Amino acid sequence: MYINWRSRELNLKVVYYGPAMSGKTTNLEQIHQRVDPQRRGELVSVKTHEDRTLYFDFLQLELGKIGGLTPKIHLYTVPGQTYYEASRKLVLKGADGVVFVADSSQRRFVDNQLAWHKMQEYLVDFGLNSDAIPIVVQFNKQDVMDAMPPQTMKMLLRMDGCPFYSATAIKGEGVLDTLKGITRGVLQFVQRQAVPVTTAR
Ligand SMILES: Nc1nc2c(ncn2[C@@H]2O[C@H](COP(=O)(O)OP(=O)(O)OP(=O)(O)O)[C@@H](O)[C@H]2O)c(=O)[nH]1
Ligand SMILES: [Mg+2]
Repeated sequence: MYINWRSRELNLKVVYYGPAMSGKTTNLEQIHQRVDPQRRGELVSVKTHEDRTLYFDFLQLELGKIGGLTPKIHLYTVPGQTYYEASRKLVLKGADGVVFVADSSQRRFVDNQLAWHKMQEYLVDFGLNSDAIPIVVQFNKQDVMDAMPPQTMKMLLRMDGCPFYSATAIKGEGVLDTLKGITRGVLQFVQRQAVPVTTAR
């Protein structure tokens, strides 16, 4: 997070993290399509020839004012392929909030588990313990034949205490609810910090 007092902007970083192919980029594409162009920047993606995320995807959103400042949310995704482990970690650095996009297909259960644990490990490496920043979970691909129910996944993955959302990102379902959830979490979190967001300078 950083505040630009000159332009009165509160810049916040939200990272969409999760196993390979869980729908992280699809979330950003849907947000890009659904949000008023006045309030968002362009979606920046660098993809491999197979349409996979190479470094990260990026989208900037502007929200209504809080305490005289305009919050700007910078949305990032991580690349899911094993090969890009280092960038996956690096993108998490400085995150003010995380959306964990799980793949609800039963066949991907272990991948979700591995990604979830790795993410906790990385956050701790950056000095962020599990309750240091808000994390919300999205159980995506609820439309697939072998989709597990969100409640079951949450319990088996031990995601206690995290707000969670069901989604079928490819149809845009649950995408904005998830975004609202993390945005609310991050703004509440920032207001609880010692940052003087309500004092004018
Ligand atoms: N059935 C179904 N497919 C989905 C859904 N969301 C995304 N997909 C598909 O899953 C594949 C991967 O989606 P991406 O959004 O590229 O996933 P990603 O997590 O960004 O993948 P990496 O960046 O490679 O880790 C694409 O073929 C999407 O169309 C969904 O809700 N249901
Ligand atoms: Mg991607």
